[in-house]
Amino acid sequence: MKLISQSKCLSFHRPQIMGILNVTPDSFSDGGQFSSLDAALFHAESMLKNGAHILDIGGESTRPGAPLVCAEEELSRVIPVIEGIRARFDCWLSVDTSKAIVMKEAALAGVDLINDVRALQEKGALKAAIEADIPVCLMHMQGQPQTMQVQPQYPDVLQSVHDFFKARIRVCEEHGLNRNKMILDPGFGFGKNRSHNYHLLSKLDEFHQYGLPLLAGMSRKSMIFKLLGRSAEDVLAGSLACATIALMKGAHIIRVHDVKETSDVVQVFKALSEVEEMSGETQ
Ligand code: 7PJ
Repeated sequence: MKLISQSKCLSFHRPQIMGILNVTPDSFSDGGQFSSLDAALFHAESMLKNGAHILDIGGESTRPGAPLVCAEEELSRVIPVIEGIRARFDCWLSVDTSKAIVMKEAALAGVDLINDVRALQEKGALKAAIEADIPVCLMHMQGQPQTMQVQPQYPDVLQSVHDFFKARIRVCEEHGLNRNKMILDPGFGFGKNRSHNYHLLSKLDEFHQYGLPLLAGMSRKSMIFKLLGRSAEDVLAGSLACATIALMKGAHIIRVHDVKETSDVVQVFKALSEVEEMSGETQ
């Protein structure tokens, strides 16, 4: 399986690491440390050196309860960072946005991938993504970030995510988005309580039935830090445990803050997969 974007190809012979680059003043867990351009470029370079394959640039905080950001503000946060990285590095660049105008401008500035936590449901987003002609990550979310963690409920969380994926794939295809441009993500922490999140993690492999790349993002999320009773900055081992489990269940892309440590995990996982493949061949 592989993803094509313009002249680039992302192959999944090994899992790919997506490094998180928040450019919001109220970022989920880096406290806005990297909101200035220089700091963002420095962080981007360090993630690439440490083994990131994709950098995910986000200018709208979608952490629970975060305020909405207007398009002008989001553009002013992400576009200079995209241009700055694009001018210096030839890596895969992703923009974490739900807004059509940000998708459009980011694509013009050279991003390779749209990462939309609202799965192209905002006004004009599907059209913008199709016109940009680059791959899109379609993520499941129940509700909206402002209120999504207030008692999330499902009759069956796994079924709801399946129903959502089926519906979004169908609508996107009907509008002309090629299936080979889609990535799926169950959206850990987006309108889900602890048991919903761990249930989805335990069944992550079920989402292979669509034949599409799977992205998993659990790094420093409340499913880890609330469980451990710590702050989001102090859950590295828990985040690596979740990454490991996701890899064992076949995730293709792991979205993380701690790139260096996750890269170690991926290398260990890869060594295991290689001997398993070899012994499978001789059986
Ligand atoms: C995710 C995301 C995720 C995808 C965020 C945070 C919250 N995009 N953007 N999947 N999470 N595709 O980083 O903790 O899980 S923002």
